[in-house]
Amino acid sequence: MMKRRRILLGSLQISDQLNWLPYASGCLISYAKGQPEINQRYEFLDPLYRSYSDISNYGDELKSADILGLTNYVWNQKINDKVAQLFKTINPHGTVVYGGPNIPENARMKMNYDTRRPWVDVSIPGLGEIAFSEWLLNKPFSNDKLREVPTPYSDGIFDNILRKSNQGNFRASIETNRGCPYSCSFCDWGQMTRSKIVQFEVDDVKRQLDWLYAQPVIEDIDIIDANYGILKRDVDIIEYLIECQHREENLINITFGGLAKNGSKHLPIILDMISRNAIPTGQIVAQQFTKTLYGDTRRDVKSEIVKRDSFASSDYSMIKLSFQTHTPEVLKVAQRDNIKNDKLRPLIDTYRKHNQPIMSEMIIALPGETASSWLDTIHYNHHALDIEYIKPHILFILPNTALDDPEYQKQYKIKTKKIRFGGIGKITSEGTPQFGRAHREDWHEYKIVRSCYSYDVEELVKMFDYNWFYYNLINTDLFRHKLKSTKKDTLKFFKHLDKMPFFKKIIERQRKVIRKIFADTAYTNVDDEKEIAFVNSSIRFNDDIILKDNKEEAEKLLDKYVWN
Ligand code: B12
Ligand code: SF4
Repeated sequence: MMKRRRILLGSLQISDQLNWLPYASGCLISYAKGQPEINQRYEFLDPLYRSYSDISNYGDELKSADILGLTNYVWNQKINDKVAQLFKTINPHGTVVYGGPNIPENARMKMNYDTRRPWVDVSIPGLGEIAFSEWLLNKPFSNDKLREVPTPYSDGIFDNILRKSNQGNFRASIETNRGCPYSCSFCDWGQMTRSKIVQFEVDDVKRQLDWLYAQPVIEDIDIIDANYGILKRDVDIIEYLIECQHREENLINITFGGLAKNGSKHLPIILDMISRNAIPTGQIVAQQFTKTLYGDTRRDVKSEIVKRDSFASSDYSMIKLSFQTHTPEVLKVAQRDNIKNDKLRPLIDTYRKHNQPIMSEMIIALPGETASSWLDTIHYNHHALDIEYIKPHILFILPNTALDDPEYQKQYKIKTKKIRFGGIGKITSEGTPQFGRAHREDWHEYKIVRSCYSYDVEELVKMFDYNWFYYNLINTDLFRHKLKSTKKDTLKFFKHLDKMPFFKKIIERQRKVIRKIFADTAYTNVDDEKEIAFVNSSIRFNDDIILKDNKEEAEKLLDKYVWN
């Protein structure tokens, strides 16, 4: 019998703190294994999923492979490049194949990407199941759309990983459909090949849930659909998920990648079911609460939750709504004006009925935004939509998006640059409802917008100033009870900043890093540990800790100048 070539795929996760099962690799393997010819010619090794700071840790696994295939995301591009180069050193005759959303689909950009990576034998953009199998069989690859759901879980692709690992806390992604009908300028999801929704067979989805709920080490299931709740059958899937939860007596945290953006009559029903069945729906952010609330382990949390009548009343649970901004012009420029944020109002009301906290995901400094419009957005979010927590992200320019298109950039006078992260950033804020995760950022390089038609660096400084006020005083709950008007209070605070040296010092630290990151240069190396943490921890320093430790002083000043 012909010796089978050994394939090692890898989807390396963000940090070594989380154990995301390598779902994308699993999808490729699951599809390929359905082809008898591939099984005759190839053997799949257990896919890689961890990202180690010490690349040599991959050595043993790389040694046994003939073909290395990696999933490239913006966060693991650098580490993938290192791993692939190590593979070529260990095995000069081995083949390296790249896939994933970070591979440009535009021919010129792809050529540029490939030229900079001579160690890559082939890079395949777009959806991978069919294309990768075609490549293995030396057929021209087509990027055809998959109709059946990949079934890596029920096919046993990850069984060995779970068996061998002595760590729990696995997170598992699951898709019930793929694609997004919208086409926001900053997102790769609705662009290019992923723009139409493909629904997967409900029975296949159910088989994945059966497997997942039978695993005691799965702590989170991420339903990564872009618009969960858009279809009626989404209600049935949650119904089945609840059935699994009861059958297996396994309470797993459920995270939604995205809920139906324009609202949906099914969403309140889904939320109701989730609440009545006490399913935890915490985002990573909310999980930090548990440390203080329930102790250190998820097991503690689970047993604590099981005791409750309704999980919705717990602080642990926080559902995410992705708004990005409320500024009409910005929504238009972002090609998002067909999404009406207000349509989520009934959903917000349902959350309120269940006393469920809501987090809104926002992007700070989308083209078209100004400091003043950003303040209006935060104000609207808090006062009109009644949302208590904002998670702001920096805008990254991703391949395969309109934002990365030179024509689009020309139209909105967008100037770009790259920032690189070195070292390890760590930020902890126990006791306050914020992030507390450690990051390994030594390999990251992101393209960002440094200016556009609506802002320059000084306007950005102001935008981040306003953001600071809400994030540190209100998001943290430190002074929420005092807030009268987000807009008026923020403006008053900055009007009197010079009279408050305690705050001035903190704000100046942030201003310095904003001026550095968005400086008018092609490249900035963000090498200071605190600055790295700043970018990755929802653009904040550990100012909440400083404020908490000096609450009396802070309160006196705020009472005098803001809440007088
Ligand atoms: C789960 C998820 C996360 C998780 C992390 C998951 C992990 N493993 O660590 C979390 C929530 C932490 C996360 C964070 C972020 N994420 Co995210 N995330 C996703 C999400 C929702 C699902 C990824 C997934 O598994 N998809 C399903 C698989 C099957 O699809 P896929 O990965 O694209 O794989 C297919 C093809 O690419 C290809 N393929 C994949 N691998 C290979 C390999 C080979 C050899 C071949 C041939 C083909 C191939 O075939 C696969 C099947 O068709 C996607 C959106 C989406 N639905 O894809 C965004 C997405 C991956 N995230 C994205 C981004 C930008 C981020 C953030 C940077 C956002 C931010 N501003 O903070 C952060 C990173 C933070 C950091 N510190 O660096 C972008 C990435 C774009 C890019 N160029 O990399 C995506 C695509 C969303 C978007 N808006 O465009 N994310
Ligand atoms: S941001 Fe959300 S709604 Fe817009 S294209 Fe991406 S997934 Fe779809």
